Amino acid sequence: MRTDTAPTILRQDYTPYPFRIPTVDLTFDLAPGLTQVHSRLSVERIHPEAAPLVLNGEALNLISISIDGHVLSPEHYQLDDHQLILHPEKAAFTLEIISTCRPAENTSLMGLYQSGHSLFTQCEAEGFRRITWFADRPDVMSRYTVTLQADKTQFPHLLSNGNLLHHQALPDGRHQAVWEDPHPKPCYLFALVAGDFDCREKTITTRSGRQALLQVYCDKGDYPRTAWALDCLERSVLWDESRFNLELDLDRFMIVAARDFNMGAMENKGLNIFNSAYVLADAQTATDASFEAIESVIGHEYFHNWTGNRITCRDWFQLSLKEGLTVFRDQEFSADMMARGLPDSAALSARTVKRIDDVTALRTAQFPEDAGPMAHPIRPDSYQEIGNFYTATVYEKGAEVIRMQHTLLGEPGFQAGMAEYFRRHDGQAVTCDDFVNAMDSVYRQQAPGKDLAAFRRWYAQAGTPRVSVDLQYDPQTAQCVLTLSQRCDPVGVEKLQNPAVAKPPLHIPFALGLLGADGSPILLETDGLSGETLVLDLTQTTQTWVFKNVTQRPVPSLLRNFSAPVIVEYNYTDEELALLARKDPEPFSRWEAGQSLATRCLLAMAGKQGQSGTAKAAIDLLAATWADIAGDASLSPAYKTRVFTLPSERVLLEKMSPINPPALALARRALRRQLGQALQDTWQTLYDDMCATLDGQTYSPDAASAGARALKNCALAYQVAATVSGALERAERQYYNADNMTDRMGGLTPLVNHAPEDVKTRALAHFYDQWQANPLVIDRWFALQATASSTTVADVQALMAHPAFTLRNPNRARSLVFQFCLNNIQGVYCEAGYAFWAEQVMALDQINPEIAARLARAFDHWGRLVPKERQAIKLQLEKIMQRPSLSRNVYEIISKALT
Ligand code: 0A1
Ligand code: ZN
Repeated sequence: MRTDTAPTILRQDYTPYPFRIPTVDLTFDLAPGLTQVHSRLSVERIHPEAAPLVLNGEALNLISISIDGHVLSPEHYQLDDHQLILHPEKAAFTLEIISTCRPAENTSLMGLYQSGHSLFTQCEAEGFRRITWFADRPDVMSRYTVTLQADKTQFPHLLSNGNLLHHQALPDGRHQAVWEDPHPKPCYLFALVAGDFDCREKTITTRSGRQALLQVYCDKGDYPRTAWALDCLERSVLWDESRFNLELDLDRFMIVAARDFNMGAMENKGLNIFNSAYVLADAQTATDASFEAIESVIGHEYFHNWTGNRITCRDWFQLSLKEGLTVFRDQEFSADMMARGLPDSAALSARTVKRIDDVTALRTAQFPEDAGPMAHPIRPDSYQEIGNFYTATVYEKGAEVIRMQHTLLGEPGFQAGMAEYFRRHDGQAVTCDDFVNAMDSVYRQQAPGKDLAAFRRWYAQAGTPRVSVDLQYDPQTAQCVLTLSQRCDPVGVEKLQNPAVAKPPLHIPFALGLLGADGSPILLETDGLSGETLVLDLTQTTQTWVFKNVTQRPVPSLLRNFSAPVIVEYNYTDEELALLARKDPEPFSRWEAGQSLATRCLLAMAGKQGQSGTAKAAIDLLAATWADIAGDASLSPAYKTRVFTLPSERVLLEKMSPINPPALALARRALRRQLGQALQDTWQTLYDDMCATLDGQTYSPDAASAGARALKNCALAYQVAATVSGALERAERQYYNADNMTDRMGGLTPLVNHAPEDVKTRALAHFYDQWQANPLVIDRWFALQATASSTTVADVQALMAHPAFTLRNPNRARSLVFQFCLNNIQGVYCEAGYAFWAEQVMALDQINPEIAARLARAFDHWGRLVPKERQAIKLQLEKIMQRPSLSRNVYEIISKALT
C-alpha cells in the first residue's frame, strides 16, 4: 500500500496482451490459515517479438515456478510485490506456479478470504492476482479446470464455475471436487466457495428444452429464507428468454450467500456470490424493500451471464459496457415484474413507480457525483484505483445512456441492436464503442439520414447537462414556439484543466407534452410528427420547434418519463406545477411536478431559516394538491406513497448554493410536521383504507400489497410527525403486533424519531432481544439508530462499543458508520461529526480499503458548503492525507477532493 506514487492508468494507453492463455488448470489445497495454489497455464505468444510475460500477483508467497516441467531459478524471473516477469523463449509452453496465500488474514475481502467458517473468492476487478500470478485483465480469456481439496467435515461443499466433473474422497478425512467451465472467461469471473451449507434447488427446463439446475446455498439454518431468491432466479431466467431472447447457457447455476461481502453481489460464471442481504428474506425478517432489492440484484447478476460474461469488457475503462447495460436490464425486469398481469393503465402506473425509484436513486447518488471532485464520464479516461470506479455514474448514469438508446430505437429496434451486438461479439472482450456501433447500424436503417454520432458524446462527457426551456405562445397564429438550449458546465478536474472549453452538444431525446388550462392533453403537431407525447431530438446547443393548431396557452409537461439524465430549467408558476401534479396524464411528470412544488417550499423554508409568506402560500397549495391526489382512486397506493415522500436532503443539497445541510434538515422536518397537521383527516383515511385493504391477508411481498403497506406506514409517519393525538400509541401497537418486518419497521421508525425516551428504549431493547441471532435484522437495528434525528456522534460511538458491532463486517460498518455519516444530516454536520468520519475512514483503511474509500466520499460536496463547514471538513481531509500508510483507494479519493 504505497500512495503518493500511485500511477494514473490512462484509457488511451491500452495495448493488447502479447500472449494467449487458452487453458488454466488450478488445484487448491484449501485451509483458512494457509492455502496452496498450483496453477498450470498453457501460454502462447501472440506478439512476434520477445515481449516479456508480465503476470500480476499480490500478497502471495512463491513456492516454485517451472516451464514445461523445468524449475526456474530466481535469476530467470523478476519478482516484486506486484508483478512476476518472465522471459520465455518458446512460442508455446506450459507454465506452472505453486504459491500460497492466507485467507483468514485477508480482511480486504478481495481474492480468497474467510467469512464465518467458509471460504469465498472475489476477483472483480483485480482480486485474482491475490490468488495466483496471472494476466489479471479482462481481455485475457481462458478455459478453466479447477480441483478443490479440503477437509471433508469442515468443508463438505466445494464449488467452482461450470460443471462438476467428479467428486471423490481423499485420505485423512479430505475430499476433492473437480469443476470444468466450458466457457472461456477472464479471470475476474473465476470463483470458488468451500463451506458447510444448506441448499435450496430446482430443476427447470429452458426454452430449447434443456434441463438446468438452479441452486441457492446459504449458511446452515438460513434455508427457510431462500425461497424468494430461488423464485427470483427462476423468473430471471424466464424473463431473459422472453424479453431478450437469451437462454441460460449452463447446466447448473449457483448462488451462494456470504455474510462478509464488499458489494451487492458478483456475477462469476455459473457461481454467483452474493452479499447475504440480497439473498435471505422471509416475512419476519425482511422488509418489502429488501424483497424488491433481492429481486433486482438476482436479476442483475443473472443478466450479466450474457451482458458481461458472454461479451465482456476489453479493459476496465469499458466497465459501463456491462454495468450500464445490465442495470438497464435489471430495471426493466423489475418494472415488468411489477406490471405483470395488470391492465394497461395500471401497468403504466406500476412501471412508473419503478422509474420514480430509479430516477430518485440517480439524483441521490449520481447527480452529486457528477457535480463533485470524482466526476467522470460513464467511460472514464483515467483512474488510479479501478475499485473506485464502481460508481453511480458507471452504473446508474450508464443505464440511462442505454435507456436513451432504447428510447431512440424503440423496443424492437433496440432488440435488433442487441441481436446484432451478440452476432458480432459473442465470446469477445469489447468496448463501449462496439456496443454503440451495433445499435447505430440499426438506427441508421430505421431513420435514414440520422446516426448516433452526437449521441456517443454521452460516453465521453462528465457532468449533468442542463436543458433550459423557453415557450412562446401566439394566440393569433395558434402557434407555440419551443426553444431548448443545452449546456454542461465544467466539473471535477475539468474546472482546473480547461474550464473555458465549451463541451460539444449531446444528442438528448427530450420527451414532451402540452396540457390545456384544465389539464387536458393537446395534440402536438410539428415537422410531420404528431402525438400527445413527442420525443424531440435535441442535438444542437439551441434548437426550436413550432407546434401548430394550439388553441390555448399551454402548460408544458417536460422530460416525460425522465427521457434523459439532465436537469430541466423552466419557470413554472406554482399553479402550473399544481395543475401538472393533479392532471398530467403522464405519471412520471405528474410526480415530478409535485416534487418540484415541494422542493420550492423546502428551499424557501431553508433559505430564510423560517417560513416566508410565499412559502406559506406554496405549502397550502402543496397540501391542497396532495389532498386531491390522496382521493384519486385511479392512482395506486405505491404511486401515492412516492408523491407523499418529500425529496431527501441529499437530493435537495444539489439545489442549494451554498449548501447548508442543517437548515435543510430542519426545513424538511418542519414541512413534514406541517403537512402532517394540515392533512390530518387525509392521513387517517389513508391509514384506515390501507388497513382494510390488507386485512385478513397473509403477508406477500407482491407490488400491490407492498404498495398498500407503504402508504399505510407513510400515513402513520405523518401522523406521528404532526403529534396527532393517539398516533404514537398506534405506532407502538403496530410495532409490537406486526406479523411482518415492513410493518414492524413502520411502527418502530416513528417511535425512534419521536417517542419519549422510555418508549423508544423499551422498543429498541425488545427489537434487539428478539432478533439478536439474525445479523441482517441487527443491521436494521443499528441503521435505525444511526439515522434517528436525535442521534449524536457520542451515541454512535457508544453503539460502536456494543458487542454486536464490528468494522470488519461491511454490512455492519455500513449499517452504523455509513448510515450516520451519509444520512444523518442533523448529527454529522458538526466538527465532532467530521472528526468522527475521518477517524473511521482511517480505521477502515487498515482493514478494507475498498470500503474505506466509499466512506471517504461522504463529503465530496464539501467545497460547495457554507464556509464554516467547508473549513472544518478541509482540516479533516488534510489530516487523512497526512496519514503515511494510506491505501491507493483512499489516496485517490482524498487527493481528488483536495484539488
Ligand atoms: N460486477 C458486480 C459488482 C462487483 C464489483 C466488485 C466487487 O468486489 C469488490 C464485487 C462486485 C456487479 O455489478 O454486480
Ligand atoms: Zn453488475
